[in-house]
Amino acid sequence: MEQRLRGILEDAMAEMSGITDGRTLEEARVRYLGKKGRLTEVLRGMGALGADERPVIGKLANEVREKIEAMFGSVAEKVEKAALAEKLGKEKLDVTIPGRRRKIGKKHPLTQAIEEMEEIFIGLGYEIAEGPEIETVYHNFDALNTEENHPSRDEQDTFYISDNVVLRTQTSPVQIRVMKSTPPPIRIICPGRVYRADTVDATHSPVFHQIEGLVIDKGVTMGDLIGTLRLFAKNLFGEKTEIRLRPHHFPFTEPSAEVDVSCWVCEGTGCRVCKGEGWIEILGAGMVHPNVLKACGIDPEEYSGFAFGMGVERAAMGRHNISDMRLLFENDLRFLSQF
Ligand code: 2NL
Repeated sequence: MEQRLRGILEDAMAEMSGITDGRTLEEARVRYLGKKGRLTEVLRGMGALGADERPVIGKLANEVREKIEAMFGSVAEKVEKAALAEKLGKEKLDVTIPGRRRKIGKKHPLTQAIEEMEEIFIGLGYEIAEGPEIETVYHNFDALNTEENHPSRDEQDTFYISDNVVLRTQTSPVQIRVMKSTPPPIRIICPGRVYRADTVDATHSPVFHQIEGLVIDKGVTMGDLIGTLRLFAKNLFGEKTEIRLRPHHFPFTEPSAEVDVSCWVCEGTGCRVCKGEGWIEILGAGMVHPNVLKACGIDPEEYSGFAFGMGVERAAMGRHNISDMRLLFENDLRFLSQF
């Protein structure tokens, strides 16, 4: 039995010293030390030994096992090191190759315009309010003092989902919702997508964007409106910009005005951009009609307010000298990456 143990040790040493890969080494380990391995087989036969032989052979068997295990350990280490060295040799990394430049996108010019305008009003203490694009006729027209037979209600102009539900034609219904749910003072900006039944051409799209603003408080006057819009125009178009109000009519404001800004190219002297006018129309505005306040549960004797609205596409086209609105929706990166 002693002979057999020494034989196993010699065989194991001889075999393992030549092994260079992990799988062969593991197979060898199983063959010597596994449950059905050669060493285990000898240990099982120890029951047949006499009491004097057993401790001697047992000690030897343990020594043999330890030596084989140690040998396996060191060969395994060698094999792993060799595998790593081979891998590192193959995977050479050339750190001098220039990196791949990552293409970083930017925001759509309309999003840029909206965020820029929001930022100005946030600086004045306004909050951003949003609401549904599918609206009730009540929120879109009735509450805004727009009478039953007003032309903007026509099916030719407005997309009807049913008799009482439309795709909103302005973001004013958001402001109606805020006035109904929030007691004054109110200072909000409502940007968003709006819909009108227009045929696509260079200056029209059935889907476009609007920004509206609303202020409701005690003692709000037309002077506050003018001061606010003046500040807004100077922030957006430059410190030299002036504004001009022309009388107009909207059902939801009284008095109402169309608001021009002095041309940001020629500063008012007349050029191609302002078509020789010196002024460019960008906004509609006015004092909130008492009927609108009443419809929202606000007492017009106690509170007053102003509101204004503008088309984002038109404003962006003016500022960037874009001649065709369709360019803003076609999403051609050659066009968009300019902004
Ligand atoms: C334009 C003109 C305007 C408003 C929008 C408004 C909203 C409420 C009450 C009163 Cl809740 N007015 N909005 C007022 C005046 C003009 O928009 O040309 N938009 C593109």
